[in-house]
Amino acid sequence: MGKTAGDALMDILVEWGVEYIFGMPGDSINSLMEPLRKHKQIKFIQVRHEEVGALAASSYAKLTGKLGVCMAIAGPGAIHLLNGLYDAKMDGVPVLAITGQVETDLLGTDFFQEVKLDRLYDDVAVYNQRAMSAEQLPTIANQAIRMALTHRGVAHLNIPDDIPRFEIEREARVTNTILVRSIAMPHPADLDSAVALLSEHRKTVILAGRGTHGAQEQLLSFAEKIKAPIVLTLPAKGAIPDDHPYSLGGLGLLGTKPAYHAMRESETLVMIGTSFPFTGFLPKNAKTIQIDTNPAQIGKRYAVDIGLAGDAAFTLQNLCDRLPEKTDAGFLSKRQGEMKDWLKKMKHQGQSDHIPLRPQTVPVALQEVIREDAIISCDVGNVTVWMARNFIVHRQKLITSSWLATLGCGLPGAIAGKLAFPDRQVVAVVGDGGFAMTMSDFVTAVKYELPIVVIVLNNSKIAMIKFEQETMGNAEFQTNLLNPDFARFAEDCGGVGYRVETRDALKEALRKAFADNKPAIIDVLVNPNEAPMPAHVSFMQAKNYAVHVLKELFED
Ligand SMILES: Cc1ncc(C[n+]2csc(CCOP(=O)(O)OP(=O)(O)O)c2C)c(N)n1
Ligand SMILES: [Mg+2]
Repeated sequence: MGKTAGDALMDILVEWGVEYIFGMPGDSINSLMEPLRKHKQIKFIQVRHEEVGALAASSYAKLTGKLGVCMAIAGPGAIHLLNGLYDAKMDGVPVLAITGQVETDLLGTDFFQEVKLDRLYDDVAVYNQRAMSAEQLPTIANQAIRMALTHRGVAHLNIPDDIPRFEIEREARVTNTILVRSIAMPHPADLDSAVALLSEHRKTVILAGRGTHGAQEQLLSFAEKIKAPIVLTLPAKGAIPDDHPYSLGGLGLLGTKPAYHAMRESETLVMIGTSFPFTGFLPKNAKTIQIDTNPAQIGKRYAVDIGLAGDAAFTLQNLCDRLPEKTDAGFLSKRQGEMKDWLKKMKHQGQSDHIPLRPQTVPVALQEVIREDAIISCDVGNVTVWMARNFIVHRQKLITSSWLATLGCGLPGAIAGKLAFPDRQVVAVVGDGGFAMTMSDFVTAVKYELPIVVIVLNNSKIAMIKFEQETMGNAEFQTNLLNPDFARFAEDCGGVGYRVETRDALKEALRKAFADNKPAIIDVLVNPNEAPMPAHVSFMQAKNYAVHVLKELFED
């Protein structure tokens, strides 16, 4: 008897090293669940909402660099996956989505739960294929995974429910799991131009993006050689330690003042592995060098003088080898002085005993207890601002939904983190708005005995939006939240719950939660009125804020 297509698919997933599949079983994937059940090397993590499954798969890929896999039924399940898949697409990580479909003889009959998933997934996927026969399934599975890994995106396999049950009878074409990597090298002439520009004595600043993860040594050597401070984009947080003497922290609304000043004053900008979207924060008249493995990214949203289409580590090493050591460190040391003051200020904000607690106290308290190799999954909202600014990453790994910025990413990220790194501390730092979007899956952490710690910054508000409305000069509207008791919810799910209102209680809860080794929620009551003031407040923002205050006073 030949192998069934379902068994062949699972064999291939095992061969590619897939450890986990996140999803929810049902109708049109029953014929995939059965072979999966027999493949014990792959663990199925049953989530309570497919969006959590896709976000967990995306987070797993962000944390490990490996393929994340999620699975859902045709129709509603596949539709639920989409948000997490867009997160993977936009943050450039490899994810395989396996969806069910109505049986082949029912296709095109507007059958129960029939949604044209190949069309629906057209925009999100780098590879998007419906299985047409048992013989074809193994081949497209290999190609889907290869495309996800090489194109760092989403591959989609849509599988009609009868196909996995069929035996592979005819001799199928045989493919394997080969994956070849390449190193992109810039054009030598472009490297020459970059060396010439960087040899001039100009005030130079480096903007390092997610492409610099894994190139820390080369990035730091390069910065030291040209005496240039390094500003990190949010997805690059952790690429170098936040308290490294060359670091100026982040840029933009959640950035630092020294980074803002460095950009304003710089005469040369070197962008590495980033497609930073908020170009208003970039220099107005600097000469710019952009390094990116993908030439199509170079010059995409900002005028660039020299493009280096190459791998970050390789390109920086090449530049380092050829550049003379710069002796004038005036620009750098001025910024370093500012950064020392800024870090002091951030720490000071976090040590306030004001009640309700300032939200900045959470990252600062977390910093005191968390291990160096911990994993932090940060949700979206003001909570991102506090973590970006007030939490100093040394060696910890921090992930968030950087480009899609979807609420609800915090908890799925922590679930994936604990599965991928069971021996490390794993924390989700979430707002009350973001957490409520996916909190039903806290019970999943309990079910699979994943001792994650969820810290909820509870301000009974979608505070970031309140701030947005205010800086537009509008009155606050529809930003209050009615919350359940998050600590009791944790207990009801079989985890441990804490509700804290002071800094001491917060630190105590953090210590206990980490020691307990059980899934926990720490509900921290924080001040809803703490404004995430950008490092630089524009005149318009200040003016609008004043208009808002007047509106609040005079209206109704
Ligand atoms: C799925 C989704 N819906 C809406 C938004 C818009 N949004 C961005 S931040 C935010 C508020 C987040 O509130 P909360 O989680 O309580 O964090 P806080 O700002 O209060 O710290 C909203 C609604 C979003 N980013 N994602
Ligand atoms: Mg909130």
